[in-house]
Formats: sequence, structure tokens, C-alpha cells
Amino acid sequence: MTDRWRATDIATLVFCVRGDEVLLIEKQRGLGAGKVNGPGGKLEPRESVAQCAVREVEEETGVCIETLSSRGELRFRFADGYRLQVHVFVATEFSGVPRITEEAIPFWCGRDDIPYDRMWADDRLWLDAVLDGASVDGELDFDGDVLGKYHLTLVPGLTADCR
Ligand code: 6U4
Repeated sequence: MTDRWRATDIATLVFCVRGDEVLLIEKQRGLGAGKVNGPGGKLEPRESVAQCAVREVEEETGVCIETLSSRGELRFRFADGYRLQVHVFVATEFSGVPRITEEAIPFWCGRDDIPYDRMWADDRLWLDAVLDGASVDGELDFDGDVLGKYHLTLVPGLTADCR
């Protein structure tokens, strides 16, 4: 199914986890500006999705990722025809102190305090499970930032280390 799904852009989304906290950002620009999300962004020419994940986290937060765990893929279809394929990662090994950048205001957030009402509408459907160790696969329709039809599969404990 994924092979037939043509993305306009491919992007990454990364959740750095430290004990009971997760590193989130207030996004300053790009798709979802004004929302809270994990750091991430679009793939550049000739880079792998893992390289993109590491680069985007560094650019947006100053944090340097050492190991990434691949946690699945989300395929977003927007009403205007734009299609974004997002590779989701969790990182538990990283260094550096998050700092404000042009792109993002990072902050550590307690697992019980994740501000879902300030995030993309789909995040409350899968993020807790992914932070608990699951992988996600899904196709989701958006009209602007309104979530429409979706199909999500969560697989507990299915992870793949990729760096
Ligand atoms: P520029 O244009 O360079 O600022 P760039 O940082 O490369 O952009 P951006 O931020 O537009 O890319 O990439 C899209 C980001 O938005 C990715 O991290 C994935 C995220 N995203 C988009 N729709 C989402 C959704 N429905 N749920 C979610 N993240 C989403 O959790």
C-alpha cells in the first residue's frame, strides 16, 4: 500500500525521551507553525530519513542525536492534494541542552502534561502508544488542520534501531 502512495514531500518527526519527559517544540514556521510538536522536517536531496531526523533535531533544538529508533510512518493527505509522508522516530540517546532557534522553541514536557490541544489532532491518537514503545502506521486525511477520515495501526513493541 505504501509503495503506491505518492508523497509530495517526505518528512521526519522525532521524540527525544528523557525519563518521564519528552522534548517538544513550539514550531515557529513551516507546516504547523504555532502548534506544539516534536522536532522534524522535510527530507533534503540525497539524505536518508535517519540523516534528516538527526539534522532537523539539531537545527530546531540544538540537541545532537546519537541513536534513533524507527517507530513507523504516517501518510497525510490534505484536501488541496498535498501529500506528506512522515517517518516517526524516538531517541533516548542524545547530548546537548535544547536552545531556542529561529525555527522552534523547545521545552521538556512531562508525559502526563503533553498539550494535545495545542498539537495536530492526530497526535492524541498515537503519541502515547509510541512513547510507550509501539510503532504506528497510518493514513490520515486533513482539511487544513481539521482531521477527517483516518486509519491507524499501532503495533506494541515493534521498533527498529537505525543509527
Ligand atoms: P521549512 O519550510 O524548511 O521550515 P521543514 O522544517 O523542512 O520546513 P516542515 O516543518 O514543514 O519542514 O515539516 C513538516 C513537519 O510537520 C514534520 O515534522 C511533520 C509535521 N507534521 C505535519 N503534519 C502533521 C500531523 N498531522 N501530525 C504530526 N506532525 C505533522 O504529528
